[in-house]
Amino acid sequence: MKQKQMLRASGLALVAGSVWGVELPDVLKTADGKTVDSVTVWESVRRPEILELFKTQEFGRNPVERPASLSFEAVEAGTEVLEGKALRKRVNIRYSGPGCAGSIRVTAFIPKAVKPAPAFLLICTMTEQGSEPAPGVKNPVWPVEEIVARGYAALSFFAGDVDPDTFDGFTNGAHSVFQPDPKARTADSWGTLAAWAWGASRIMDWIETEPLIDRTRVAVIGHSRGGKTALWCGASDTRFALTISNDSGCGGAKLNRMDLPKSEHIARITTAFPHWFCENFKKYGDNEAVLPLDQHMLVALVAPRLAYVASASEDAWAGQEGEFRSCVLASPVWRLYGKKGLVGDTFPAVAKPLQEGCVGYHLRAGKHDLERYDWDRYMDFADKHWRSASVH
Ligand code: GTR
Repeated sequence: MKQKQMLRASGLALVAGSVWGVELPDVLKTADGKTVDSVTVWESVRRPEILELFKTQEFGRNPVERPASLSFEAVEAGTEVLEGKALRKRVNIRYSGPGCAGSIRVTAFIPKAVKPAPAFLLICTMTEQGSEPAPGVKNPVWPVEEIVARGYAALSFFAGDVDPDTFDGFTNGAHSVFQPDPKARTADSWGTLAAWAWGASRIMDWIETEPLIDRTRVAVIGHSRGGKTALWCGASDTRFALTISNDSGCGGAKLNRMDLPKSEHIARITTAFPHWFCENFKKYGDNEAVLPLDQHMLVALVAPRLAYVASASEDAWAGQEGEFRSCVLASPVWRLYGKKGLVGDTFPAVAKPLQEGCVGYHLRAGKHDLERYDWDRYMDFADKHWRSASVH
């Protein structure tokens, strides 16, 4: 790490255009130095510029968005579950490309009492089983029963269906479907996180055909590597009304230039997980100062929709204050729309969620995880901003 170019998290003042005296790219300044002072300039110039930066420098460019071959196979049309309170649907999302074919298995629990129901879509990066709780077994990572009880549909898929979480030279999963020759890859070809985000977007394609789910109120959520993925998904696919990034850390919400001694940084993450990002991202390892982006700009791409970032008090590896500062620095974009971004610019204490504006943040007590406390806060935020009727 080039220490002198990194941000220090210790008590120095926040000044305009920089944090703790270190310059960050200004979210509201175009590449040619013009100040963005209207929604029109943001949407026509600056937002596309930033999106392109994340495509070319961090996550990589998708070879295809919605493939012409996309089809939805109903595996389970609607079984009553949870003591008759929900319908369970299962769908296989199928696609093919020049390499081969792929499919994503989706399970949806849809409350019967709310029509159409707003929804949470979990990008499950943990275990395959984790994406669907066994009957009667409480799963804090995926509390389906509680989500349904609060009037939300709970949808999940296993990210490994889209692409395996291993460095396989991009010879498997969605990469091999659409780009069968890995030698044809370029420095901005998509990595595994981009493929997972792409998979979540294909599920949104299905949601748009499902009358029991309210497509205008769908949250995409992920934890850790899934939290980085959820941010990229919500940033690049504007159909998601709420983007939730739980403990996403490096490559997710955490500012790269923030010098938090125990936190992960680009050189480490691109070495330990060489398949997650595009090749270009590696060149910023130990050279963060030349990055043309930083992670507050990723959060900003979600504006004017809802965004929520959360951290855990014992998760120094994710760089909690760096996750929080991204939300603060992204907020001027919401203000451009006449909305409130994050309300509050002081790093909050544990269990003091900030939920007033369109950007939410909380610091949970405990370790790196997705817990019931996090879910309850996410549903509070969705209730508040979507005014959804609770059906306790
Ligand atoms: C860690 C990695 C983090 C985070 C985490 C996870 O090993 O360094 O960036 O993504 O894995 O996904 O649980």
